[in-house]
Amino acid sequence: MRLLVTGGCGFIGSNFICYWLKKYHGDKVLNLDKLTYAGHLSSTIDFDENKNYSFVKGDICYPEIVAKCMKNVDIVVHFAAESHVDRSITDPTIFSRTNVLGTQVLLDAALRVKVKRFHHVSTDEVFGDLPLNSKHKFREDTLYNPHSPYAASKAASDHLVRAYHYTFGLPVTITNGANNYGPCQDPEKFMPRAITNLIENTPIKLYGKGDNIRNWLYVEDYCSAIDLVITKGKIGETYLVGGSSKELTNYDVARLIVGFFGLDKKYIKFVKDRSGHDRKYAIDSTKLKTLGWQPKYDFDKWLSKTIDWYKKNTWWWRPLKAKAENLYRKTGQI
Ligand code: NAD
Ligand code: TDX
Repeated sequence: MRLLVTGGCGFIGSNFICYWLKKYHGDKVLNLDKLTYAGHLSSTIDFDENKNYSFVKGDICYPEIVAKCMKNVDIVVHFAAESHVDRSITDPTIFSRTNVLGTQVLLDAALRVKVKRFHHVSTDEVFGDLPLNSKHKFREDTLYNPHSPYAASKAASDHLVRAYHYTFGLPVTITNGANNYGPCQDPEKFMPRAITNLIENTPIKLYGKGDNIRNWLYVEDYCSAIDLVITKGKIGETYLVGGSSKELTNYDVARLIVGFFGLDKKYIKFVKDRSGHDRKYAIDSTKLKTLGWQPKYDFDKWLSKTIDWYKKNTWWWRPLKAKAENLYRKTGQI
């Protein structure tokens, strides 16, 4: 098989290419990535010499580049996006451009060459949020109700993907995943920001009261879910992907992280809340589990391994840290 992976220099995309090349030896993977502030060639060093891997620097919004990359492609796995909620609050325009227009350019090109599958990587944030004390979980039939410009742009892209299936018969699948964590996540996101702060002897910054609840999914569990949906999922269907963590507030996660560092709650500082901060995400993955998927990675164990990865790989995140903290200097969440 020949895969076109978009956004393969980002967090989940780079982990996915690594996963796929290890598992499917004969397959060829072309990675199309613009190398925005969130794309790092340093995230591809584990596979960039693999003879089945190639890289094109380019923007998914440019039809000519996309058309070239789409030649002879069997499967598209579409990760490329602007992915950070806080940035979508300070600068929403690029989110509409990349996440909506970029997805449409890819869909058009995929239709022209008649790909066997277009897999769209999306998020649970399209469903909005739940009250903190809610017992409900998001399911595939939950109504879309995105809150942030990021979530709204991802919701629009999901709708476009389904529209290309219904109107033109493009063979699509979609996964809406929970908060991922693991190696090579940019230090602007909560977990790597917290870990790298502590390595630099600076407190974790918690928004608001720290009582927001997230469901945490180890990145390799998201990769295996995408793999399963591509190989066994039903065309035209959506699958929700939740992680192995129990319901944890951001404060619970921060306490666990300071604990792994042998520190105490003095290393947790409360800062200004995010505007429109979603309270709670919770996912019911029953539909995906009927295909045979289970999250393999235990939260406490893989949180600890993730911390070890950031401790050992300071060369990877140190060059990115100042830019991430500059964002928070602007938003006042420092
Ligand atoms: P990321 O921000 O780490 O990486 C995004 C990648 O896309 C970068 O390599 C960037 O250079 C590339 N990119 C951005 N704009 C581009 C453009 N116009 N053309 C080509 N490449 C471009 O993102 P991530 O956290 O790896 O997320 C990947 C996908 O998974 C996104 O679609 C995101 O919405 C979705 N998702 C993320 C999470 C999460 O917790 N991180 C959870 C669920 C779903
Ligand atoms: O320093 C911080 N302090 C803090 O309390 C940061 C960066 C975040 N937070 C909070 C906000 C959220 O409640 O932690 C939680 C997680 O924040 P992010 O890492 O920014 O993730 P979130 O906003 O939940 O969105 C993520 O999950 C879904 C990804 O960034 C999205 O790309 C994905 O679609």
